[in-house]
Amino acid sequence: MRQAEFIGGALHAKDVETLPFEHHAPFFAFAGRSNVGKSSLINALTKSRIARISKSPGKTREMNFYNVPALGARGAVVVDLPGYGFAKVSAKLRELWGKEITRWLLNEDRLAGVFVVVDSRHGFLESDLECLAFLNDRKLRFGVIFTKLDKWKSPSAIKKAEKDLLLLAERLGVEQVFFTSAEKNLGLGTVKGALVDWSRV
Ligand SMILES: Nc1nc2c(ncn2[C@@H]2O[C@H](COP(=O)(O)OP(=O)(O)O)[C@@H](O)[C@H]2O)c(=O)[nH]1
Ligand SMILES: [Mg+2]
Repeated sequence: MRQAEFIGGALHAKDVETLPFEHHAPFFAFAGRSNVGKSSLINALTKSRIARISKSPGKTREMNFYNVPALGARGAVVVDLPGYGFAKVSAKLRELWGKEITRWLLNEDRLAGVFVVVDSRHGFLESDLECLAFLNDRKLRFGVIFTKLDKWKSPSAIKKAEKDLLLLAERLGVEQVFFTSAEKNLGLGTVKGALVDWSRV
């Protein structure tokens, strides 16, 4: 099986057309606020170091595309989206990025699903709720991946966090929920299972 590889980055939706995708694998996008662990999760899922892990949040502006032959039913293109809710940029730039990302999400025929990535310690913040509402409205398939479960102090604290977050997610109409730790390689199998399921339709 070939290794995961970086295909390219796109600042604008139209730039995606120019990227050299090799075959017709379904696309899976990872959305979320900065610093929630999107890139770490992508690395853990692909058993690689392809996604950049940032020490300074909010620096990645581009949609980053990775070819991952080992994921899904017939390979996958994993898309690391820029974190929403950038702290360090102007409202105008933020809006432009938002527009380009939503433009791409709404026009990408190969998109099989979107994972909204949320830090398990913080739960859903305003921007996450906006993202979920957008995905719901536009009838895009999505699930929520909670990250950093290893940060909870004990197994019982983890259990309680999972119970509370699951209840919250259910109230919001989220159908698929995953609990993970990239640090400890937890919960990755269930996410991989969803990638296979979502590849089929
Ligand atoms: N303890 C722990 N730290 C994590 C985990 N995932 C990410 N981090 C840390 O959280 C910070 C942000 O991670 P990153 O993947 O860059 O987040 P992104 O901005 O959403 O892509 C980094 O310091 C990571 O090492 C995890 O599962 N457990
Ligand atoms: Mg990142």
